[in-house]
This record gives sequence, structure tokens and C-alpha cells, in this order.
Amino acid sequence: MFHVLTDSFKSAINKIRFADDEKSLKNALENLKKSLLKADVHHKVVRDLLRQVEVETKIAGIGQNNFLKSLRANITQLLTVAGKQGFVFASRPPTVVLMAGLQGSGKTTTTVKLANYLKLRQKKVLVCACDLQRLAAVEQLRQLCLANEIDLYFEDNEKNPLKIATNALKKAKDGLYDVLLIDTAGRLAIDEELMQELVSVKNSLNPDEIFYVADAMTGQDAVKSALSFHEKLALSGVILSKYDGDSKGGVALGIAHQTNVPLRFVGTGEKIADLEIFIPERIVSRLMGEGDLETLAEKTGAIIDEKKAKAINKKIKKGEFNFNDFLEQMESMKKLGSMKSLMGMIPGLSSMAGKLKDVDLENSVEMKNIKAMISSMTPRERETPDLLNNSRKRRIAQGAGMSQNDVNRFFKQFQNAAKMAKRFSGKSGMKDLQNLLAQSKQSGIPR
Ligand SMILES: Nc1nc2c(ncn2[C@@H]2O[C@H](COP(=O)(O)OP(=O)(O)O)[C@@H](O)[C@H]2O)c(=O)[nH]1
Ligand SMILES: [Mg+2]
Repeated sequence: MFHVLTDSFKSAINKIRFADDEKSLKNALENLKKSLLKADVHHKVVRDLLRQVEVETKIAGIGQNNFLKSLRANITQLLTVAGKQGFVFASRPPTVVLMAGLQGSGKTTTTVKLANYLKLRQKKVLVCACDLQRLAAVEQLRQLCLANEIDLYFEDNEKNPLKIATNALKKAKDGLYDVLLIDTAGRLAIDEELMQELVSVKNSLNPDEIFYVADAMTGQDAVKSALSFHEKLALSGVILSKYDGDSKGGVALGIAHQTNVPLRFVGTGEKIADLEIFIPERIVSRLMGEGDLETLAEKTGAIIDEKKAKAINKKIKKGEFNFNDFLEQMESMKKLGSMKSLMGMIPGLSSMAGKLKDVDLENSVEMKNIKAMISSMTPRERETPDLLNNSRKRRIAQGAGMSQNDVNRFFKQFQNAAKMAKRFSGKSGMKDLQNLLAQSKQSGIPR
């Protein structure tokens, strides 16, 4: 999701060498300024950021290292405002979260994304339908919750959102829920009635969090509307939705600083898995092209069943990883969200993410072909990949309606994947991985 910004950072950083003159510093700053403005970072934010970097770099000595150090420190500072990070649980459950925002900003989708995020982390979550403005709103939420096995509280004949929210809170307490998420009505523009509705829910439920869902595609308008909501409601977090439409990605850099409310999560797609936690240090790593393995590990950790993972790991070590395991791994990958967003978290791959068309794992041709090939195998072949000789491959190709070349190519990929997995699963595996990371960190950003 940050590949546009990441690319522009990289190109700016490449303008300045290890020991260099003022002209290349100017060049680098100019380059950065252009791309930040193009990405719709507010001009004052850009000016202050670059001014600071310029002064600091000059004091420390012009060169790539000092430039990077200063850029990193100042962006981290820009993204960091006082307040909570990620999802924070109240000391006494249920943690009550009020979701607010304009109509169409992504409140309902984000509410379900957040519920799903928490559910994957073994939390008991109740969603409450308090958007009574639009006829179809409750139904939309009901469908989304149903599809994602999330508990929903709604009332058919009640017209007062405050009553519904109050009843939902009672249910959340009685049912020992960890979290209650309240989806509310939006308006096309900010209006007094809507604010009153939100304020009354706020006053009587006393939520632990008030999240404002801001549509990243509206650029600086997202910041303005967040500010007006903040004035009335005292927001505790912003969630930036639709961050996958990346032309105006710069809002993410400025919004916390401009509103003085921490950016907590970012929505990166229409699918329910497309929600990412926003932790400034990690985002800065990503912007600098170093990836974000912590978030990746956390994401996979929430999705992968530990027992199963251990069993697979054992198989990999023994060289027994087979096609059934492969399929299963692919299936669980789907839950991780889009390929593009995952690639952005891997050091060295982040710059590739932008060039990649977003692969929809579930519906990609590759995935379908692989499934077709595996289902053309006999159970024994699936368990024992080494069985595949030429005549078996020919049969599988025919069965899947593909060429033998396709099967060969897939088989090679599978073998490579198994080999890679084996390399990293051994005792030295973690070390290997760490060395790899250390190398990519040392080599700095230009890659
Ligand atoms: N591409 C993309 N679309 C999103 C995202 N979040 C929400 N949407 C879409 O935005 C539209 C409005 O979302 P909705 O949740 O109904 O907005 P609400 O009126 O604030 O509740 C829907 O079509 C969603 O699928 C996102 O992160 N990325
Ligand atoms: Mg809605």
C-alpha cells in the first residue's frame, strides 16, 4: 500500500551519495518535495519536514547516511502523536468502540474488518448496528457479519440508535464479550443532527475509543472532516480507508500530525482481510524500503494454527512436504489479505509490490491452474511428489487441460518452494533469515 511513497523516497535518496555536496542535497530534497506534494501530503507538512531534514543533514555533514538518518527520524516524529497505537483493550471488558465517519467513507466495512481482525486474535466481538438512516444499512452489516461469522446485535423495530447501543452494551456485558463495535450512520456532509446523535451515544455509553473512518481517496478533505469530528467528539483514533487507491497516499503521512489524533489502522482493499495496523516505526521501515516483518509475523501468527504449523514444519524438515500441504498453505494464505500488501512488508520486495498487479490469490489463473493440476493427481501422488515421472505428468496435464510444460513448471516451483522452506526451517533457519535481513538493512535503501 505504500509503494508509491516508497518509490519516491527511494528515488530521492538515490540522488544523494555517501559523501556529497550541497547541490545533490538540494536535488534530493527537491525530488522528495515534488513526490510528496504529488502524493497529496499537505504543503505545510512537506515544507516543515524537508526544512528540518535539510538543516539536520547540513549540521551532521551532507551525505546519504546523515540524510537518511534525519529523514527517518523526522518522518517517525511526523507520524507519531500522543495517544494509543493499534488496538488497545480496556482494562475491564468489553472494550467499547464507537465508529464514526461520513457516509460512504467505509465505516461499515471497516467495522467488520476490525471485528475480523480481533476475532483472528481470539477475541469475542459483538458488532452493533446503529445506522438507522439508510434502509439497507442494517442488512448490509448483517450480510457482512454472517459471511464472516461475526456476532451482530440489531433491532428491527427500534428507531432510536441510543437505545440500540445501550441494549447492545448490556448484551456485550452479559455475554462476556471482549469488544463491542458500534457502527453508526453517516451523512454526506457534517450536520448538527448527526453530531448530536453521536454525542448522545458517546455521553451515555462512554466508549473507550472513538474511531473516525476517513476516506483516503478524498485527500486533504479527509483531514478536514476528521478535524470537525474531532472538535465535537474528541476522537481517539483515525482509520484511513481505501488506501489501495494510491494516488493520494500522502494523507497517511500528514493526518496524525494535522489532526493530532493517532492513525491506528489503514484499510487497503474491499476484502475483510484488508486491514493493517499502523505503527509509525514499522511504517517508516516500509517507506525506507526495508519492509515490515513484525506486522507480517503478527498477521501470519494470527492466522496460522500453531499446531498445524508445527506439523508442517516437521514435514518440511524431513523433506516430506507434499501437494496436499501445498494446497493447505495456499488456502491459509488467502486469509492474509492481498498479495500486494504482503509483498510490501518483505524487505527488498516492497518496491516490487507497486509493479505487481494485485494478484487475487483466490481467483487468479495461476491458483486455478495449480488447483486443477493437484486435483488431477491420485491421492498417492499428492502425498509423494517424487512419484511424478514423465508419464504421470503427461496424464496430469491431460486431466487438468494443460500442457506438460505447465505441469513441469509447476513441479519445479513446488520443488523450489519446498527447498526454500527446508532451508529456513532448520536450526540455522532463523539465523539464515536474520542474516538475510541484516544484509538488506546494512545495504541501506538503494537496492
Ligand atoms: N477499495 C476499497 N474499498 C473500500 C474500503 N473500505 C470500504 N470500501 C468500499 O467503500 C464503499 C462504502 O463502504 P461502507 O462501509 O458501506 O461505508 P459507510 O457508508 O461509511 O458505512 C463500499 O463499496 C466498500 O466496499 C477499502 O479499504 N478499500
Ligand atoms: Mg455504513
